[in-house]
Amino acid sequence: MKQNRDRLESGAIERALGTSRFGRPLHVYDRAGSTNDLARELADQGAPEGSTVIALVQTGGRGRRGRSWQSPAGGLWLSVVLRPVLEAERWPLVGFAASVGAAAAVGDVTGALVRLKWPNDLIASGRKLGGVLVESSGSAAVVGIGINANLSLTDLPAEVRASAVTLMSLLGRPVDLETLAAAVLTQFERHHDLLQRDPGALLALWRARDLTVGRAVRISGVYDLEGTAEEVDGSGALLVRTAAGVQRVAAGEVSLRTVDASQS
Ligand code: BT5
Repeated sequence: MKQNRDRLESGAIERALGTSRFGRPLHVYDRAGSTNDLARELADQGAPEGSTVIALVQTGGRGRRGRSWQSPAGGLWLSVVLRPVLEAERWPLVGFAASVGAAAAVGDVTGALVRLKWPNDLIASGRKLGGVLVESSGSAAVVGIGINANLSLTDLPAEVRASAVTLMSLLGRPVDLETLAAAVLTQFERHHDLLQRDPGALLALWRARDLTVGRAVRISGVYDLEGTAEEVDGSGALLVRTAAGVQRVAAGEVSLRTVDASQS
């Protein structure tokens, strides 16, 4: 099985796409700073919804709130331009559509069960397999998806390795990265379209994979609080029961650590 560590062939991805918009057009780079930055440039130039950037390696991959995202060769690092028609309060749900779609795609291609930690962590075997970064640029949103596919754990720095997992470490074999890329775009489009038609149905699919509700959590960032995660509401915010009552925490602004488990 080819691991696509040296090259990604756009034609192979395009042939496997089951989409009408996502991955069209598709821009493939050997190396990028952050695919979110390249997608944002495309969005600012008026690129249509679905325009996608994929890079073999990111030298400046980003997580949320200025954190860095390790992106060596062998992972799937891609960003999609969206032009949401949802009211701004519900934009975080676009990230939910991406994480449910990515989880479903990994299941389709490998059979592995991927669960989700609020707001958008992809978790397999209790460790972080990937993540989603939603950024806005004017009326466009850029959604970045990262999945540790054909990486060895030793490809990641020690401080990240302790809480990370890769598909290769999980399965003991590489996956076809072009097939995985096409599957992620296909499932992201499907779940994005479901969100437009029926946000409640998309939330139900997210909740079916959720690991957060019912757990003791510690939130840091804009808010600092500790309590029990009680519910995710209709705009993707987390309701946390604390000693001072129920607090509503918006996605995107905070870090969440589950206190009763190792994942952060
Ligand atoms: C995320 O942030 O989980 C969002 C990651 C989004 C990455 C994609 S790749 C394509 C696109 N282009 C980009 O520049 N970004 C997107 P957050 O929840 O903030 O998690 C970041 C934290 O995860 C870091 O502080 C590390 O602790 C850990 N981490 C970093 N790299 C990792 C990796 N490869 N695997 C697992 N954990 C990692």
